[in-house]
Amino acid sequence: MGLLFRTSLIVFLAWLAVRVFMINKTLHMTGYGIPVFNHNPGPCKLFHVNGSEDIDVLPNGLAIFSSGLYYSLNPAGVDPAMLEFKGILYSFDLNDPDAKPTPLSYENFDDSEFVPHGIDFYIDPTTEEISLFVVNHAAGNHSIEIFQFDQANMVLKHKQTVADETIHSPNDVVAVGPDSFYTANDRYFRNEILAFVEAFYPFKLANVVFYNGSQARSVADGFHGTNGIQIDPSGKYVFVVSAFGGEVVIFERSVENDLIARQRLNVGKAIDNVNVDEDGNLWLGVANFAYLDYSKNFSKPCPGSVLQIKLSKVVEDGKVPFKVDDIREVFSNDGKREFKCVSTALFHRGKLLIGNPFSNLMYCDVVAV
Ligand SMILES: [Ca+2]
Ligand SMILES: [Ca+2]
Repeated sequence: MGLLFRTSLIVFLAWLAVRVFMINKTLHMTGYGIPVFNHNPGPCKLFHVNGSEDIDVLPNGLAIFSSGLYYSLNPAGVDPAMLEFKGILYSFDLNDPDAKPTPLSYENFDDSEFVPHGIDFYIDPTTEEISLFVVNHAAGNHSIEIFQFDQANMVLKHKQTVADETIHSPNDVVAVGPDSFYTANDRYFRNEILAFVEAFYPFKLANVVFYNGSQARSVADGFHGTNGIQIDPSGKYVFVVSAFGGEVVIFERSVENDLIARQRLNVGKAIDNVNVDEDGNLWLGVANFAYLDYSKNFSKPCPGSVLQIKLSKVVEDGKVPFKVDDIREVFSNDGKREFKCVSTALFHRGKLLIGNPFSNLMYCDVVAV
């Protein structure tokens, strides 16, 4: 056996060992083969919709969620029912949780091909005008739609469509001004086979883009898939989900809106969206490997869970901006019945809305956390 052959064999076996380790780590992160059991934080009930991928709420308790997502990650395709979904933004009043979700209407916006995904409210601190930012995948294109929300008449008045070559696979958006935002591209490759390889090889190619009202630019990259994005109540820190990395990366915003990595909150589970409650705690929707099978065939089970991360600000000028006081699983579901997967969790004053990509919305009174 020649020296070159032996060296090549050793290098190949070392590469293979690393790949097997990395793929196993990602499978473990997505809960592959790990049993999931049911528990609720209190009494819960379902509302029948075709998905509730992302949810946001106004301080008065009026929530809005996105429904009717088309999203493909399985190279074998999607359930045919997904192709018939209509993109809808629903309102749900947490002050009246017995009332059904109500579809919102639009002004100056054609919703015939609307495919809403991540959403975010923005309230202008001077005018108090409410805007809603929505990731839209209409007709396979990708944009951020900015609406003014007329709450008195429950109408979304379209203001602007932002499309840019840097915004090539947006999953979620967080607004920082009436026409400026950060958005997370969840993958580099659009092709399902390459996206699958990107997730499980893995290639850390996902990034975050900032749009300043006229121009977009990448401000953070190297993510093993991104997903949800949020901001802390002070507006100083941005939370970016590293979906297959199983962590929330906390960035500090610079004066120029660049992002400086300051802290990583590792939960060891694949995460979808992140929300921040009024106390500054994080609520994470936890994804599961079964999503791949389920998105191809809606009769398959899809487990999911909700994590709460209790945070407090580090007062001293420490190395990290936040102290993690507790990480707690608030909700868990085996996904074998009417509620499938979890993509997002929104907590507001003792009430919890749990959303998912393609099935029903769940509402829970939080009695015990
Ligand atoms: Ca969001
Ligand atoms: Ca998401």
